[in-house]
Amino acid sequence: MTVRIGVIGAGWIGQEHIRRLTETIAGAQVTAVTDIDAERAAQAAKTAGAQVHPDGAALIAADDVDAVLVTSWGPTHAEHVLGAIAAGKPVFCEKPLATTSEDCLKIVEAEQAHGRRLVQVGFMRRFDQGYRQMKDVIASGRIGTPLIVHCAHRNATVPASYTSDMAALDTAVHEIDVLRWLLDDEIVSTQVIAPRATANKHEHLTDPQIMLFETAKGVRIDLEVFVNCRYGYDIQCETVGEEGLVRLPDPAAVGVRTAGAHSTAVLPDWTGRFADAFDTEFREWVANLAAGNEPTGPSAWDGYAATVITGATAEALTSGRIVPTDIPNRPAFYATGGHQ
Ligand code: NAD
Ligand code: ISE
Repeated sequence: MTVRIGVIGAGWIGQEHIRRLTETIAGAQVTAVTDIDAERAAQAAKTAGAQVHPDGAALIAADDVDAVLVTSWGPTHAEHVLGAIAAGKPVFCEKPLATTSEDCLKIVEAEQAHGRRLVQVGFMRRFDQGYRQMKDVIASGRIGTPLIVHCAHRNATVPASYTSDMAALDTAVHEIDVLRWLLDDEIVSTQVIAPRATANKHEHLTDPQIMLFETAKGVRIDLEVFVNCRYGYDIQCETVGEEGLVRLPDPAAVGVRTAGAHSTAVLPDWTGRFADAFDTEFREWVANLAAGNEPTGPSAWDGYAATVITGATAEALTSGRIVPTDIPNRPAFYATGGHQ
């Protein structure tokens, strides 16, 4: 069965996913596109042979849309996800699930009232081979009980529109999700330290930042977020356990020896670094829907927890304090899937 997908938001990642669903993922077809920029919607729809709809509500209601993909700006996500749940259609939402914890809870409640999981959140790192291998090693017990995690999330540059709170809300959100999953644990407090600032940044920005998280089981996580590191896109993660450690591999790249130096390229951005992860993410999502199953990737509860933790981290940056996250226990409805 072909899963017919309607895409809301045809910007950078919307176009990436339309291309992916059209050219790479078997069993998927993009049948509908909408964007508040009509020209952009028309262009993207043309590449997929899809129809343009005037807005998200019309797209969700369309008969030839079996499932919805939300790739619009964060503050619009809740409206579209709630619209898809009300229509009883599966919905894949790029991160964040919603920009406020209140809106995330509305989604969680609407989905539970529907009685079946419909929502998957676009935390693609859970589909990356390196992170999956790390999770297997940790779960196998080979490195013993995890004690500390050291991480870095570096972007080459960010635009002037990027603000200091986005280091948590937009960037660290990926580590926050993947570490909850990797450790099968919850983040209970967060703190931010600002080291000496780089000169290579926009005036208003606090960059880099060091985030410190504590989990319910007592694991300590340090995360460097450096979004003007200049040299490329670089994601590092190392989990230290009682009996050893496990480290995320760098992406495979040829080593070049010339002119007295040995070098390997560093990728420029997230599109290439996580291309395979995005492919796997959509392959698994589409396969589940085609089989009539619920989605098994990051759930609305995971999206809620991430928004609470990123919000607390942005608050910690402003206040300079350690901020508790106070996330309630996960409802039984979300006991499987997101933490598989
Ligand atoms: P973008 O600005 O390039 O594209 C967003 C598009 O949404 C624009 O074309 C805009 O016109 C459209 N839009 C806004 N409101 C809309 C609405 N109500 N209805 C229809 N269209 C609307 O942004 P982007 O970089 O593509 O990011 C989009 C989302 O994807 C964000 O939530 C972002 O956080 C997320 N994202 C995720 C990753 C990842 O690594 N998983 C990477 C980049 C972006
Ligand atoms: C962007 O929105 C992403 O999600 C990327 O994965 C992340 O590396 C980048 O910092 C964000 O701005």
